[in-house]
Amino acid sequence: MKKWIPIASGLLAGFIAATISFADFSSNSKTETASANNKSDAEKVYVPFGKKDDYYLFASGGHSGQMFIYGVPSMRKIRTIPVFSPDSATGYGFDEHSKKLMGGYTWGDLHHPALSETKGDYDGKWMFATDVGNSRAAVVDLKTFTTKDIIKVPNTAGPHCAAFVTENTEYMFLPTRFAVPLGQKYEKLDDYSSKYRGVMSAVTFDEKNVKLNIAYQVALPPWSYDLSDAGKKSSKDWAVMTTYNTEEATTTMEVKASQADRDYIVLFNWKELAKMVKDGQYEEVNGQKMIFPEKQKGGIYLVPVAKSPHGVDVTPDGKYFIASGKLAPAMTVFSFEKAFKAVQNKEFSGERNGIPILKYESVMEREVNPENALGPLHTQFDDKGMAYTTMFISSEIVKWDPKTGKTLDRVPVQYSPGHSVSAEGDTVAPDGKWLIALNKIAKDSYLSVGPSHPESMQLIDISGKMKIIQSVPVDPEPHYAQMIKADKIKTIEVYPKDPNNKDAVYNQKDTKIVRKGNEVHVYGIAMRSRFVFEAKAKRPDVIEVNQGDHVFIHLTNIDFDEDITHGFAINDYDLNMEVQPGQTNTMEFTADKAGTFPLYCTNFCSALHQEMNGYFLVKPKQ
Ligand code: RUQ
Ligand code: CUA
Repeated sequence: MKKWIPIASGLLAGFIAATISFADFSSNSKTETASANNKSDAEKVYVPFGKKDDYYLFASGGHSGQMFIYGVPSMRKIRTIPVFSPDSATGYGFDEHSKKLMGGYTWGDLHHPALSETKGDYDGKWMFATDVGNSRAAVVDLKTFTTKDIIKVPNTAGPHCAAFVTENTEYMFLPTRFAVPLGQKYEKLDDYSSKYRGVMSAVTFDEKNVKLNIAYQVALPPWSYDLSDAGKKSSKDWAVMTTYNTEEATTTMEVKASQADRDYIVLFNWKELAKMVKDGQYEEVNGQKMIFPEKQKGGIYLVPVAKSPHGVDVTPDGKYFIASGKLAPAMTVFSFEKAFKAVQNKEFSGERNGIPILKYESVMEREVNPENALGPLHTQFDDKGMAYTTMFISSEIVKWDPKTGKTLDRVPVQYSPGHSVSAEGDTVAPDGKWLIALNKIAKDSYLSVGPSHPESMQLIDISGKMKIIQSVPVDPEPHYAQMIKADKIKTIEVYPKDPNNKDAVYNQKDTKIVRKGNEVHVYGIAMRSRFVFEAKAKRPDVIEVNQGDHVFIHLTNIDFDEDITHGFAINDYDLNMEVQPGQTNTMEFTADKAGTFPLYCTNFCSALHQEMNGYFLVKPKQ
């Protein structure tokens, strides 16, 4: 067997120290960027007024809990979609529907956006994402760019690996970053190896009812699971994910979780797992169907890999998966075909927790080690199947050929790229053209805003020799992004009338305020430039309730006109929501504060927007 990592640990510490100072490579890289900014490059990213960008970029907002939408190649930011955190700009997390979605949480850590796929190609319909901070998964509707469903994923802590979808969005697999006892109940850390688990969840999406569901879970060993990818074409029934801390360290992870020479890639066949569940081969745990690989055998294998791997990416042709060793200088190319043969011939070198370990030599295709490149993290692909790997430590993108291992090109980026994203990069048919480096550090790149600097995205033209042609600051944190052809996304212009929505009112004369005991339901409308809550009342734009009343304000925007959005805020009640054209939204709250509170439209909608207000009167109890 080959030697695993040819770096002495002292040297390794040196590389890591270098990432902290950044001094060594920043000077070099700067001259490179400066010279790249000439007129013809500027023309490539210039999208004149009236013209639109060719691609949408969906970028992770990390611990902002949001998703950011950019146009490529202009790199103009178009929108923020709040997903896991409330957002006062859109009233997300304040209205009844989105408040329920939040589940009481006030922040999220959104890592990897994943577009829905049909036949391995982005279909432009849905966007999925997971929350590492509070263990949730979400789906965003790309007809409206709004979050439609969020589920809490039990038995796991931090579904970081995800989201990634199978070829026809059959499943989204959510492995956990942190191992915890099942049900997250209290267990001593001394019992870590026996009582803790790294649970992976198989999530399905019910498109008709717009609901995420957990089909089953797998109680994997108590390791950390890092990145994943689904197979394609001949490997479409399979998926891979990297692990670290197979040492099962429970403290000082940064030292102890990097001791063993190797970790593993988990290789599993999801069709087989689904069949096991169908055949009743699972145990019920906290309401979930749980497969225990030491008892319910089959479908899951381990592939040894250089220690502490991070990214794993399947090539567009579905033949290989490429693992990157964040502490090593090498990428390892593994062959699915070889893996399937090894499974068939039982070429095992042992097992862990009942899961067979495939022989490294039986699955490995080649180790790729570009000269002086350090800290490979994630790989993307172009239209010719060439690979682009981010080098976190040596701050560059390396282009190489997975079929030969040959380095073809490299470009320094500013600095420390985590992921990069290429146009249609995770599909069976990437576009080439553009690659964006998602950099963790932008030091010196933009006007200073104090000790903490923004992160950055750098647009790289990959149609010929790689060249950086644009650099934009970005809010935290550019973890991952996906880039889809703009014409694949079909948004609606206004919300259509919904005759089945009992909360909706489309005519001024149908507006009313209904009282049932201490419950008050307002069925109102918003239009340019007034609110009407009860047309027949002396003052139709006033809501009057008693202190302690439970209030529901159902508001419909009857301006069926593109981009005429109204807001609805109650001054000093900490409430604001949005109604987009044709949309009905509900705000629910208890009027616990007596007094006089102006209500007003928060979204500038007409010349008389300032006049679009009224009063919310709360009569004191006695
Ligand atoms: S991870 S920087 Cu959250 Cu995608 Cu590799
Ligand atoms: Cu409605 Cu401003």
